[in-house]
Amino acid sequence: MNGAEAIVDTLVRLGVRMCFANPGTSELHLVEAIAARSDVRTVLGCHENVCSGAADGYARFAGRPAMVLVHLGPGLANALSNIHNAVKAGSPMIVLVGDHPAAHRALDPPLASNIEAIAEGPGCWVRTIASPLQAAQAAADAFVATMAWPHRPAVLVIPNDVAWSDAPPLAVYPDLPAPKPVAASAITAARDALYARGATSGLYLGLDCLEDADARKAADAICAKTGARLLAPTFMRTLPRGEAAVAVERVPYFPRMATQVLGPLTDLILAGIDEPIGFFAYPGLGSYLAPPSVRRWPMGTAAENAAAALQSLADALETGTAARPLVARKTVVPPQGALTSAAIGSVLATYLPANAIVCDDGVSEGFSSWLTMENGPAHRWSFPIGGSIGNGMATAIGAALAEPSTPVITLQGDGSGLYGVQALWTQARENLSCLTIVFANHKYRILELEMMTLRGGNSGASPLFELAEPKIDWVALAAGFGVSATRSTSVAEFQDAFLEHVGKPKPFLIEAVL
Ligand SMILES: Cc1ncc(C[n+]2csc(CCOP(=O)(O)OP(=O)(O)O)c2C)c(N)n1
Ligand SMILES: [Mg+2]
Repeated sequence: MNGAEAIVDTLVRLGVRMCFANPGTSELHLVEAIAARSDVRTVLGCHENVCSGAADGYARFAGRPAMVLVHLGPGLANALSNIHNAVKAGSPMIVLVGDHPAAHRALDPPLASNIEAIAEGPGCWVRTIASPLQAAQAAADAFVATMAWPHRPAVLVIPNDVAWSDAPPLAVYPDLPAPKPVAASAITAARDALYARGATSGLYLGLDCLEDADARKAADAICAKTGARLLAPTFMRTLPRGEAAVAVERVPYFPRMATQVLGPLTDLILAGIDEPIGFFAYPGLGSYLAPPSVRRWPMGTAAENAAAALQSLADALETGTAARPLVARKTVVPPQGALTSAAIGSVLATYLPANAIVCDDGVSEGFSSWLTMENGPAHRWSFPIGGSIGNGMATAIGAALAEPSTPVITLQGDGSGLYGVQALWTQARENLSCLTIVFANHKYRILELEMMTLRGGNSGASPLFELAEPKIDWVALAAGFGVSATRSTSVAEFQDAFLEHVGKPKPFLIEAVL
């Protein structure tokens, strides 16, 4: 067994079954080692950011990490935007980066760079394997590091001579990490606050709690018993929504609106999450979204088991069978006429197949669908949590591979889509059930809106926000990557295209002209 085989063998023994790859010459032994395994699926991405975005989506819906194979420092740098999103989302993945042997690297060949520094930027765990004797153990350490709480990508730098030299297999199977328990005093403090002022309190849930069905149920019971409001951050990793979901209020994106929600509260319980802060800073506005008058009750960090703490809190409050009404389905009638993002939301709320996955990279135009679909069929919603746009179609790849029989819908901004458009080719190559809806407003609309605020309500236009000259032809782009597509300008056209192509076992793209 060589070092590359020892690494892959270790990761497979630990349950890794997927590899999103864009390799080069320094990764050829890893390519061979992975190809020899019938129990690992390899998926080629034509840009490394597609690979890391797909691994993020896969981790969100499969609940386990994938390998991401990239080529030295430049390959890792290309993957970094979606690695950043994965760090912020707490998504695990094991990034394998080839490197030159130390003696060759010392001569400064063209592809040499400081790979560890690149990995450290977004906050990844990183290690360069010093010797083939350590290859298997380093892979196990990387797996443990990525699965530690909160999860985050682990980057293994694998010098070529480590990959090609003889190496022993893993000697000792590692203990898998578990989150630390939340301090009992924090749970008691939260209980006392809710007993005293539950009806004017908020229970703010971290990403792990929002994803955990038992934690959502416990939180719901706590709110039913005490009258507290159940709150979620503006962006979540995945959230079950729609019919029969636990009702959760999302803290608005714009700080003044967020403060309107949080300001009236007396107390805010923070379950496995830091207190809410603004996405950006603005002149004259503070960073904290809750005013100082709101008493904060931290109940666990993202490294701690806040889901179990919620259960303990529910027990301490003797919630019993208390429950608020689950989200009810409401019928919406899609309007007729010209296509708008609101109309798209109505079509989705009416016709989305139950339990579909929605990858929202729709920026300003995706928000209408978020609102309308609250009372639509049951579905799961995912966001680019780190705010690094362009992950939508890549995340959809991972989601579709994690759940092959689930329809995956990407809400795609036309500007954002261009950061990762190559994802369409992988969707076509793998025959994935991915339907992409491009909001073709031919601009960076969100930046216009932000600039309008900055200019005190005047026009927010700038040539730097315009994508209209020339217009980007999404139908042609999709065709170029092997994905069939159509252009819709009316609600009727959009609805017909959606109904015909959603949930089919191959990708499709609708350019929704707004
Ligand atoms: C990697 C990265 N680059 C740039 C930005 C800044 N940015 C945020 S939104 C946006 C434009 C999004 O345009 P589009 O997807 O068309 O959505 P719209 O604003 O039209 O709703 C840009 C450039 C970012 N968030 N991330
Ligand atoms: Mg746009």
